[in-house]
Amino acid sequence: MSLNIASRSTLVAHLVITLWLFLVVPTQAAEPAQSVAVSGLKVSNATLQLPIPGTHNSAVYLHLQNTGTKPETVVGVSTAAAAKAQLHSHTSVDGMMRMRPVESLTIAPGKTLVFESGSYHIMLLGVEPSIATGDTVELTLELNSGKTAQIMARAVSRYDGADHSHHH
Ligand SMILES: [Cu+2]
Repeated sequence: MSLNIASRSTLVAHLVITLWLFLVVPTQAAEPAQSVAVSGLKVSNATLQLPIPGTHNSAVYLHLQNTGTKPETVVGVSTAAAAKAQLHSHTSVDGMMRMRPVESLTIAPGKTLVFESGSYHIMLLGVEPSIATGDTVELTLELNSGKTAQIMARAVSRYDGADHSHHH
């Protein structure tokens, strides 16, 4: 897939996400669902946390809502923004939080899965070093149905000084 990293303003990034949602959310039209190669998954609040300076790995957080009538199962993720992308979970092992790859995540109809710090996240290994705060980065979720869902994530940094939240 093509590298799609553009220095857009936050406002434009939100507009792009909004337009995308408008395009893929199923409508009440008579079109059969099979004619659309996208899922009933709605992505919102997608952010790419830039790596800590001097490191190369990071995470993408988002809200993933199943707006369809059937369960949706995510089985993989890909992006040109990093050497490798994986679905990860956080679990407590002997009181220590450890993250580990997960093979699939199923979202029931009407439910929202929150990818956030300390929980599910998209792990990025070897983040493209040219990505900067405010950039929009594209990722693709692969579903077991063969469909895909696009994510447009805004690159943010918790080390810019503006955001002092520290989640664990
Ligand atoms: Cu991870």
